[in-house]
Amino acid sequence: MLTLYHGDTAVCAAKVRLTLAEKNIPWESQLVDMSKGGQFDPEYMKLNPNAVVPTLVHDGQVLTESTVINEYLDDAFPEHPLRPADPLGRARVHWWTKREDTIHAGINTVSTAIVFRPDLLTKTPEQRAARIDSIPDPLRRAKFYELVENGLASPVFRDALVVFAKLFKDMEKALAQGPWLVGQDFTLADAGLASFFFRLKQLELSGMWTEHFPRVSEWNMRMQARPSFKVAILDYLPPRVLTSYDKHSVGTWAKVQGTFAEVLREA
Ligand SMILES: N[C@@H](CCC(=O)N[C@@H](CS)C(=O)NCC(=O)O)C(=O)O
Repeated sequence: MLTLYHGDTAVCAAKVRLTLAEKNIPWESQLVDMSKGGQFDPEYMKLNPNAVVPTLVHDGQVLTESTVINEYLDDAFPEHPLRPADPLGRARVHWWTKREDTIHAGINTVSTAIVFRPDLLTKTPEQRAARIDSIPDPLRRAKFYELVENGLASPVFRDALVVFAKLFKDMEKALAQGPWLVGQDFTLADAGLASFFFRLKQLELSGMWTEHFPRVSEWNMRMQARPSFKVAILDYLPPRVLTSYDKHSVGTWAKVQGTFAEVLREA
């Protein structure tokens, strides 16, 4: 039996849902209500002491870390493989999946600065501190405080744009060889990035690729056309989140495009 603890809009959880859908694996859902701090529930934290989603439980064995989970699923359920069989092909896929944590940190940075910050600023300083101080990882806590303080003006925000610029440059180069990142077949390398792109689009940051990287733009359109994209990402979006993202993201690109152009020259 396979149970996934996940959040409806959490990008790391969506990464795993997409892999489950691509591989056609049946699973049971345990939705963690992150809007109510469900990730900090002591019972949940016994499974995932970092208080993050996703967590997979397979026949009583607990797995955390979305990239590790995706690779595990591909090994444990060999039907519909999402990695080539040969060592070189697998290494090529891992070259992409290895950097997903860094990219996710960038996604978390821009989401915090653009959407979570304005919501948190409506709270009292005590409520804000209570939310941020529940995060077990001290580095992540410090980053949260910095972004709530300085928003788009924070150097941490600019650093995230550097991570994205490098990613898009590498993708543009790789996509000259095939429709997918590692050639002709859709792999875990592609699966791991779909929800990150969707979040950037929600934040009105898609200009980063649509204005600079044509092959990346086409890749993203191919990605959005896959049935797994609807099943794993679109079907989980509650209206309240769309509203919150819509409201806070308006005009982001106009504020960010100058810095992004600067960063692109350096990346
Ligand atoms: N490296 C972890 C990161 C997990 C993570 O940060 N998940 C986010 C959602 S995408 C989360 O649960 N955040 C909890 C919070 O912000 O309190 C993974 O890939 O599983």
